[in-house]
Amino acid sequence: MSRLRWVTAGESHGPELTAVLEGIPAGMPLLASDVNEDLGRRQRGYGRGGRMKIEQDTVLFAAGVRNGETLGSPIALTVKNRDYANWTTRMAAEPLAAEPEPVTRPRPGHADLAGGLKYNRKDLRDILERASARETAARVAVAGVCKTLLRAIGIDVFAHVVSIGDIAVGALGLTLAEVKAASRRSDLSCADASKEPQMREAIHAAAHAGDTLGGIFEVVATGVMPGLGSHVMWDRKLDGRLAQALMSIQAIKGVEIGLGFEAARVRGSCVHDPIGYNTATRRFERPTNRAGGLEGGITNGEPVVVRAAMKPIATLKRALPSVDVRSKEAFDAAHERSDICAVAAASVVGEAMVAIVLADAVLEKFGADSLGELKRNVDGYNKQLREF
Ligand code: EPS
Repeated sequence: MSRLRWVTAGESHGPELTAVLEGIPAGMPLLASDVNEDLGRRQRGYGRGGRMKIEQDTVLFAAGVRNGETLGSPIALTVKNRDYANWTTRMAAEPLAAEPEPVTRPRPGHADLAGGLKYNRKDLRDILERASARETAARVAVAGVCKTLLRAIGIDVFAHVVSIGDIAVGALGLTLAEVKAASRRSDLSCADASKEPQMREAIHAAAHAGDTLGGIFEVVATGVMPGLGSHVMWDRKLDGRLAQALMSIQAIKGVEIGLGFEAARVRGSCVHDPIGYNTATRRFERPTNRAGGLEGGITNGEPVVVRAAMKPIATLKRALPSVDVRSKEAFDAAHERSDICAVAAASVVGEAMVAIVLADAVLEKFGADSLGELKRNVDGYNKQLREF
């Protein structure tokens, strides 16, 4: 069962985001710069709002790391909210000098109303501050540690955007390494440079109309050994765990693994990946990877490929009809500064969630207290696979 435990805390305009990650082995080299690069990538993307000009996300390891190495103890991570300086009169933990203007007109599609009803909060700011996707910076920080662990045993995780609104990438005809490199060069994390201008135009047009835009991203993990996850129990199936992790990201409404929904439209012979054996590498290989690297809830040695669909952001300048929760009168929903399109940022968060799930599954299979022990266990298993 799960070997990694982690929680995040923090409001969007509060002092900082905090995360605690427990279960990472001792002796793993870890620098803040390993995490900061991904934090920076999460802030990028054409279509983001003014907030990203204020924040410059960097991580501070407040526990669990000493002299550039993990200790095996819980790792505490913090990311400052620079914008808090502008919100002290509204967001301080101590009683506020004056009652701040409450948010009372819930945005359709946001957690505002459902959360307000559940927690009995009539100032909907008490809900939206935590529901905000600002929280994902903490997830990306946690994942930066997990990705360092995965890299140490040859696993790489990356994400790229495959559509924005109704503009989709074409057939890429690139290797996975080329897809990664091309998407990293792109402001929209998109590997198809020919489609990027149309995507930007679609975002620009949505902004002009006071509207927002969603899209789809794909996460790929390479170097994954067969045997992570298990077929024996529902909650150990890795496909289910990945789907849950991706669905937990703010604004995600759909997840596909491999061929996904398309597999339901065609015959089995067009879905399942024939099995071959490479005597040189002593590996079972597939000419196709329509399963997205997962069969029976277990990795099969092919790259793990998952996609997630993000709905358009719920904060609309041209606001939708809503109701004031105090007076019950009809009003347009509240509008706050926000993003127009955050699919590129969400792709970095998707990459993070997949990395966390894979690191957990790795530790579950190879359980280790030190990085050296983990590597020995992985080497022993690889020997077993070669001799199978
Ligand atoms: C968000 C609204 C915007 C985004 C924010 C998510 O923030 P603000 O209301 O301060 O302009 O910028 O995303 C981040 C702060 C971030 O770091 O990604 C929302 O309502 O979800």
